[in-house]
Amino acid sequence: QPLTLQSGALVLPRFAESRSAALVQAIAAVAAVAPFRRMETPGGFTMSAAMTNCGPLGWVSDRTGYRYQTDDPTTGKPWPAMLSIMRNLAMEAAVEAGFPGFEPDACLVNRYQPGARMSLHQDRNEQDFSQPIVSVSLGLSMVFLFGGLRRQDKTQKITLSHGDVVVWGGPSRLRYHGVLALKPGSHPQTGACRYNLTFRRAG
Ligand code: MD3
Ligand code: FE
Repeated sequence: QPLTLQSGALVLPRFAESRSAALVQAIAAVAAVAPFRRMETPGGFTMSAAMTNCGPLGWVSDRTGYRYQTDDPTTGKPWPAMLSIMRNLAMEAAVEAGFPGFEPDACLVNRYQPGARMSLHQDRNEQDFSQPIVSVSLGLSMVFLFGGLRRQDKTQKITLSHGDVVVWGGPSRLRYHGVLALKPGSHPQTGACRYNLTFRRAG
């Protein structure tokens, strides 16, 4: 039963819960090939969330900017393949939310440990903003901030919990968003962290 946050932004509560153990395993398999790392921003800061990617394209940040690329800068090798358990979940969620043609070519995996956060930003490095982004939260809950089309617009706080899936499309695709610092805790499947998968059509 999808809940509409804003036009185009639909929450599918616990949509991924029955597959969560397999998804956490899939993340471990990805990280065994493309390790989690904290990337540098063009401004010279180090992001507090650690990241990796799977699929044909992966999102990277360094002193020169943000972009998608086929190779992992840490290993010099292509990103590992997007496992079908991940891809299928993203496509099924997109169908539920009214985006039947969604074929992700990038999955960015974020890992938050206590204190890690993500400040308000827009996702604009993808080619086609008519394609949604599908996000999957695993492990500890976190407070998500959902704003408007301008950075200064007022934000709505939403708690995202283990297994929740959100599809961000249509007029919500370019809204500012971020997450507050993760509070310490422990989750049976992920331990002291939260993972977030974001599936994108990047190229
Ligand atoms: C709304 N990640 O990776 S997921 C990101 O929890 C990112 O790790 C956050 O923002 C996280 O870029 C938020 C929810 C999310 C993802 C992408 C969006 C919300 C979005 C793109 C447009 C609008
Ligand atoms: Fe984002």
